[in-house]
Amino acid sequence: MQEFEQALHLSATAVVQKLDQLLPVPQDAESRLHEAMRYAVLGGGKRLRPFLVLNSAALFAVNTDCALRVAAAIECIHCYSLVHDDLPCMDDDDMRRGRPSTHKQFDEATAVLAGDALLTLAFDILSRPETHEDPHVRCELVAMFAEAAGARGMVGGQMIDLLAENQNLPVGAIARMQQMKTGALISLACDAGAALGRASPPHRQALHAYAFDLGLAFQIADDLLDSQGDASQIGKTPGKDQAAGKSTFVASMGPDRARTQAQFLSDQAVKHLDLFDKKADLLRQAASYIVNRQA
Ligand code: GRG
Repeated sequence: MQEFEQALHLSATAVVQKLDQLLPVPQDAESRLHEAMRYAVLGGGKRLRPFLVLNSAALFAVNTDCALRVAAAIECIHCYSLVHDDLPCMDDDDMRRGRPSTHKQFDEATAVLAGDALLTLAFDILSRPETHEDPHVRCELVAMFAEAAGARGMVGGQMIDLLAENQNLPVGAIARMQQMKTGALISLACDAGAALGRASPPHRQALHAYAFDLGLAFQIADDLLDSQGDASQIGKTPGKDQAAGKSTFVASMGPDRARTQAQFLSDQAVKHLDLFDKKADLLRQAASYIVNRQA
């Protein structure tokens, strides 16, 4: 676990450096917007999705700077989703990553705009030749990001989540919602690494299957942290899912079965990596980190 945490820390440092470069603050009338974008992106976070991009891309010997750009793009989308999710019209959370949410630090309108601009910035990054020399690969990345982040992925999942409050969804419907809301970006991270490396179909399928199980395991662990975690460790307000009547894995199956299911999914995720050699060891370790994490 120590090796994994060190690797996660190293990749987080590299991606923060890349995000810092990609988010300058022009001294213009709109500089407040750029400050809010930087605030949303640069303050903390595990940087798990960038880690998955970098380590999936490394399996196919992708140029590190290209992979870092894609890692930064996915983190921009993730951070935009957190900024919008924290707004009063969504989850209404004053704390994120252990400090005031973006709308508390700035104001609601600025937070909406910062989220919008981060989403757009992600596609700007992907479209540039520095991200990949082959325009077909860049187009493939753009299409993958759009599908995962949009109505058939993360935003669609958020819609179901909002509609499902106080509804007691069956576990299959919860799994579909969580797969869209959270799993889509986690799968995207691995799919994007494989696309950057022009991986063969069997390699792509294996990584995709790994990320699918990982995404669900991640969400169950997130539900458990929300129900049992400590605010100072998780950096946000715990107990919000139950208070809002959310349909979660923990609410549906109870904490013990949820924990067992998360471990099962984590083990299954690792099995999908069997066709990769030792180069996939950090991805294997990520599966156990995800279910045992405290934040
Ligand atoms: C509002 C467009 C829009 C989408 C919202 C992803 C999402 C959909 C909302 C985030 C709310 C949330 C807490 C979802 C549960 C899973 C999740 C994404 C947790 C946060 O991800 P971590 O743990 O966060 O990777 P850090 O801070 O480490 O990056």
